[in-house]
Amino acid sequence: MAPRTLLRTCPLCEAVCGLTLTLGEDDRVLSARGDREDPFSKGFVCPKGASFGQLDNDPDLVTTPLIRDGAGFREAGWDEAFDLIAARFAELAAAHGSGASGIYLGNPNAHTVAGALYLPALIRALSTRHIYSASTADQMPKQVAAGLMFGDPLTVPVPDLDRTDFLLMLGANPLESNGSLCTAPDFPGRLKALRARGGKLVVVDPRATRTAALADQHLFIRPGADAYLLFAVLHTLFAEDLVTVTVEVDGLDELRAAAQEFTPESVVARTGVPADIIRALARELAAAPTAAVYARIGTCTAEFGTVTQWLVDAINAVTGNLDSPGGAMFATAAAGGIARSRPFRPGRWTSRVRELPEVMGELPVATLADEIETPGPGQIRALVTVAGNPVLSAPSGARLDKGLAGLDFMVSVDRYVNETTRHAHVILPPPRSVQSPHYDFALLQFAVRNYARYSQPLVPLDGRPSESAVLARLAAAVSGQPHAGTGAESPLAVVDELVIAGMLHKAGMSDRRDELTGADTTEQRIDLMLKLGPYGAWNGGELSLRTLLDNPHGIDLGPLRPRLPGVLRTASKRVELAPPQLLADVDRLSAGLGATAPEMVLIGRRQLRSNNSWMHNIAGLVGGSNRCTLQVHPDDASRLGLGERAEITSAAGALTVQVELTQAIMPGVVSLPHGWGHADSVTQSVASANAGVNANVLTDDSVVDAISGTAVFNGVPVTVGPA
Ligand SMILES: Nc1nc2c(c(=O)[nH]1)N[C@H]1C(S)=C(S)[C@@H](COP(=O)(O)OP(=O)(O)OC[C@H]3O[C@@H](n4cnc5c(=O)[nH]c(N)nc54)[C@H](O)[C@@H]3O)O[C@H]1N2
Ligand SMILES: Nc1nc2c(c(=O)[nH]1)N[C@H]1C(S)=C(S)[C@@H](COP(=O)(O)OP(=O)(O)OC[C@H]3O[C@@H](n4cnc5c(=O)[nH]c(N)nc54)[C@H](O)[C@@H]3O)O[C@H]1N2
Ligand code: SF4
Ligand SMILES: [Mo]
Repeated sequence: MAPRTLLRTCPLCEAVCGLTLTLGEDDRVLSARGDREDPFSKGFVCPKGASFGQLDNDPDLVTTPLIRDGAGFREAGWDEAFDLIAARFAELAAAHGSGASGIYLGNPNAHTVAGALYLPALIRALSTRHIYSASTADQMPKQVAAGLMFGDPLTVPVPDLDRTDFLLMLGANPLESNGSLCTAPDFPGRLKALRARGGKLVVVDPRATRTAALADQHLFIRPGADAYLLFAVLHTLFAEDLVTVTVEVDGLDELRAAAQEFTPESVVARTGVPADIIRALARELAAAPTAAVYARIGTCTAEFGTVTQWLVDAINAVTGNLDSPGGAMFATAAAGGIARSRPFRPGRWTSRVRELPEVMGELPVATLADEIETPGPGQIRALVTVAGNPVLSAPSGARLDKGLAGLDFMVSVDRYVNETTRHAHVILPPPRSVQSPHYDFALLQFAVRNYARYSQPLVPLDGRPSESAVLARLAAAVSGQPHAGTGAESPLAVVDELVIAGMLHKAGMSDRRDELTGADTTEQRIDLMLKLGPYGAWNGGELSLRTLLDNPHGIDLGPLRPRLPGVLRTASKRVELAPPQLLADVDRLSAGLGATAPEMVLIGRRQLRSNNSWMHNIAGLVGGSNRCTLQVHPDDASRLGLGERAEITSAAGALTVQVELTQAIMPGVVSLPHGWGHADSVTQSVASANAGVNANVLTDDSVVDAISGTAVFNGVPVTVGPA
C-alpha cells in the first residue's frame, strides 16, 4: 500500500486547525500540513501541528499499561491493570468509605472525545467531592463571571474577530498561543485582516509581545491591575455619558455606582497606565462602529480574575457591543450546547481544609495538596489523574509532588511517564491520536464562526482499547462494577446505551434508537448529539454524523448570530450587569488602590513551540527560542547585579534560573514560562535533556482569586538576585 493522505483535526490547541496527514505503509504519520480545504482554518498550521507526526511516533510514549514495580514500572496486560485498580479501590472503600478518592483532569480533556463524553461517568463512579481540574488554573474566572451574568458558565461571549472594528485585548498573546476561549484558526491572520480593513487593535500586556508588535497600540500594565483599568474605562463611559445598552439588562445603576470611585487618575499608580490614555480608550470603545473587549489567561489567573472577566463583558454590554455583529457574541455550536434550565450558582459547598468554594461541581486545584496532606475524615488517599501534569501546572507544584508520592494509590491515564504520572501505581495509556475519533465538543462553543468537523479514527486500534473504553472501564473498576465484559456487556456499551436512552427519552424520541448511525456506540452518541443540536436533522436542520462524514474538511455554519435572550439562564432572563457575588469583591479591589505594590513580581508566558508541559520531548520543538528563561528588563538586571543566572525567591519557594535580558518586559516584572522543570526520573529523553525549571515552585497555592478559587500565576511577589 502506497503512502496515503488522510484528514484530521489537530488536537493540540484551541485553534482546531484541519490537518492533512500522510501515512506510510506501516500506518506511521510521515507528514502533517494544513488542510487547505478546511473552511475555517484554510490551510493554516503552526509548528506544533506540523510536528504531529513526530509526536505520534515518539518512541517514549507509553503503549501498554504500566504497574509500579519498586522504583520503576513494569509492563502489564489490561486485565491485570484493571483487576489491580478494582481491588485497591475496594480496599479503600472498605477502610475509609467513599470520599477518600479524588480526580484531577488536565487540559487535553478539552480536546478529546473521551474527555467530553466519558468523564462524567468516571466522576460519578468515584462518588467524591474531590474533583479538581486545570480549569481552576485557567479559565474558571471567565466561566464564573459568565455564569453569574448570563446564567450558564458555558455561555461565554467571544470577540467577533472577523467583523469587529476595534479589539481591546488584555492578557492574551495569540501569536504564541493561537488563541484561547476564542476558537480562531490562524488568529494571527485574522488580526492582520482586522487592521487591513481599517480596524484598530489595542493590546494590554506587561510585555511587548509578538501580538503587541502587530497592534496599533500597546499599553504596558502592572500585573494583576486589569480590573482597575477596566473599572476606570467604565467610570469614563458613565461619567462622559457614553453608555449605550442594546440588550435587556439588570443592574446598570449598581454597575455605575461601583465604578464611581475608580476615576482614571485613581488607578494610574496601580496600573501604570496614564489617565488620558484610559479616557481615550473609553472614548474610542464607545465611538467605534463595532468593538469587542477580549481578555485571557494573563487576566484570569490573577488576584481579581473573576471581577476582571465580569468587567470585560460589562463594558461589552454598555458600549452596545454585546450580542451584536462585530462585538462580543455567542457561538451556536452544532453539538454539546447548554443543557441547564436553572441559573448557575457557585459555592454550593466548600472544600474541607480551606473552605474554598465549589464551582461547576469542582474544587480549586490550589487546595489539592491541602486535601492530600491534611489528615482526617475525607482526606484524599487515592487519586486518579486523566491527561494532566499538576506537578508542573498547579501552584506550589513542589508541594504537590511530595503529596502525590505519599498517596495510598494513584492511577493515571496519560501518554507519558511525566513528573506527575511517575507517582502512579498504574498508568493506562490512551491509543495514538490517529486511532481516536475527534470532535471538538468544548472548543466549538467558543468559535468565532460556527463550524463543525468530525474526524474518524484513521488507523484501527490493533488490540488497544480506545481512550473512551479506558475511561468507561475505569469507572466500572473504581466503583466495584463488573469491568471485564466485552461487546454489549462492556462498560463502554453499557454507559453509551444509558446515555442514549436518556437523551432519546428527554427528546420524546425513544422509538428512534435504531436510526442512529456510526461504527460504534461512541459515534452513535455523536450522531444523536448532532441530530438533536441546533442544526440537527431531528431539529429542523440537516446535520448528522453522516453529513460530517461526507464533508471531511468540515462544514461552515456561517457567521455568529445574535442569541439573546434565548441563551440566558438567569432568573431575570436579562443580562445581569451587577451580580451581588461580584459586587461583593469590589471593596477588596478598592482597598488595593492605595496599597504599595511589591518591588518585583513574576508573571508567566507561553511559547509558540511548547504546549504546557507535554511537548518538550519532540526534538524539533525544543531549543532556540523555546527555552526556559527568566525574562528581565536590562535596568532591573543592572540594578540587581544579575549575571547569566539569577536566584528568584517567592513565599512558596526558590529557583535558580537562566536570565534573558529584554526591553520587551516592564521594569519591575519578570516572566518565567510554565511547563518546564522536567525530572530525571521521567522516561522522556529529550525533555529530560532540556529540563528547565518548574515555575510553579514559585507560585503560591495559598493565594487564589476569591470568587472562583482560581490559582494566581500573574503578579506573584518575588525577590531576584544574582545566583
Ligand atoms: N505558572 C503557570 N502555571 C500554569 C499556567 C500558567 O500560565 N502559568 N497555565 C495553566 C493552564 S492555562 C493550564 S490549561 C494548565 C495545564 O495543566 P495540565 O493539564 O495539568 O498539564 P499539561 O501539561 O497540559 O498536561 C497534559 C497531560 O496530558 C497528556 N496527554 C496529552 N494528550 C492526551 C490524550 O489524548 N489523552 C490522555 N489521557 N492524556 C493526554 C500529556 O502527556 C500530559 O501529561 O497549566 C496551568 N498552569
Ligand atoms: N504555543 C502554545 N500555545 C498554547 C499553550 C502553550 O502552552 N503553548 N497553552 C494553551 C492553553 S492551556 C491556554 S489556556 C492558552 C492561553 O492563551 P493566552 O491567554 O493567549 O496565553 P499567553 O500566550 O500565555 O498570553 C498571556 C499574556 O498575558 C500577559 N500577562 C501576564 N500577566 C498579565 C496581567 O496581569 N495583565 C495583563 N493584561 N497581561 C498579563 C503575559 O505577558 C502574556 O503575554 O494557550 C493555549 N495555547
Ligand atoms: S494552531 Fe493549534 S490547532 Fe492549529 S496546527 Fe497549531 S497546534 Fe494545531
Ligand atoms: Mo489552559
